[in-house]
Amino acid sequence: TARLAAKQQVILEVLSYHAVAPPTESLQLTQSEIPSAKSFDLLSYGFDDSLLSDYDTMRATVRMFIDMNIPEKFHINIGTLSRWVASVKRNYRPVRYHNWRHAFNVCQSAFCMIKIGGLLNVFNDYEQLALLISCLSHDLDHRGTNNAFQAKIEHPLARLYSTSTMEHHHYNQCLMLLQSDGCEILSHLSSTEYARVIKLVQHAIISTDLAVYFKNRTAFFNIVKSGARDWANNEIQRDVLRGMVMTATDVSAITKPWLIELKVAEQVAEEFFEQGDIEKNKLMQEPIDMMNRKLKHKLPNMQVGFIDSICLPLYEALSKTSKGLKPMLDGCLDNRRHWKEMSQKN
Ligand code: 5BB
Ligand code: ZN
Repeated sequence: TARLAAKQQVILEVLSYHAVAPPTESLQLTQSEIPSAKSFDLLSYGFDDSLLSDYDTMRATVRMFIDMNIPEKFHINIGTLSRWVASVKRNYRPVRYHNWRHAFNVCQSAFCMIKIGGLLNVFNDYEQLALLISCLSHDLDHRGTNNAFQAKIEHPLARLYSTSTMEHHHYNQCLMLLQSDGCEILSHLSSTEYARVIKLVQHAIISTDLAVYFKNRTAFFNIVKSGARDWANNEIQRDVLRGMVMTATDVSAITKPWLIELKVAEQVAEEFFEQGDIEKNKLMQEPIDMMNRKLKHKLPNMQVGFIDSICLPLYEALSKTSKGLKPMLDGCLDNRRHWKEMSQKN
């Protein structure tokens, strides 16, 4: 009977995965006081998540929603919000880079860009709500492998979505959680408002595909250059800007103080190398340089390339949009100097 009990225990453990966090996981969140944004250092572009425990990352997330007045404006119960946050967290996998910590950092970057970057005056309440939800959810259930990999292994998801494969999946996971019992943070919105927010969320999450960024950035650079910018009245321009903000938050590690950036870049590299290992050892294919462990010494040079081709043009254009976003450009330039120096030593 002891063996039977042990077996039943094992069965229970196998079956007890819930997409939704059990109430116990988030209950303490509402019962304890949620510390201030200041105490978590949430209003800084140089924010360092490694100083916080997992539990505090959840409390800090709830704090960001509160400080944007989102629960008040959209009649969201803090208990529901906490349970949704705990559920989002548990639907990230423990991969090297695309894990909960990445999602949390992306959300914190959006919080900064809106609160101190000057975007508070550009985006309406619906857009602010959608941006926070999107940032937190944008990589849900990431497996540590990219879109090209899903196509290569003929994953069913790649057949279902031939472009932006993983991003469509992240969006679906996001929608699933927003509709899960006890996590329905949008339940007090009218059906029109709900549809509006969901549409914004879908657009924002799909925008985190770098291919989509490349497709849309020319339009953004043109809007910034020309005198034709009218964020307040032009919905199409605001769509473009929101997409750019998503990319800027997604790669915001590149703007962080050097030691934080160095640590994150190592995680990015390790995740790339692990995909490369699978391609080499299981698929018998030669991985691209970025994913080839043997070419680790090329990393600083690749980071300079990444900064020059993807990051700098973006943060430069954003700085022209709002001067409160300039610290991101400065941080990026500082890291470029470090990577350049490292690449010359190799
Ligand atoms: C990026 C686009 N890719 C299709 C080809 C490679 N490039 S890259 O040359 O600009 C490049 C970017 C090469 C190496 C990199 O990291 C080596 C550790 C990176 C890089 N990408 N560096 C970073 O610090 C960060 Br953050 C990133 C973004 C990583 C996540 C991108 C995921 C997009 C999924 C579609
Ligand atoms: Zn991401």
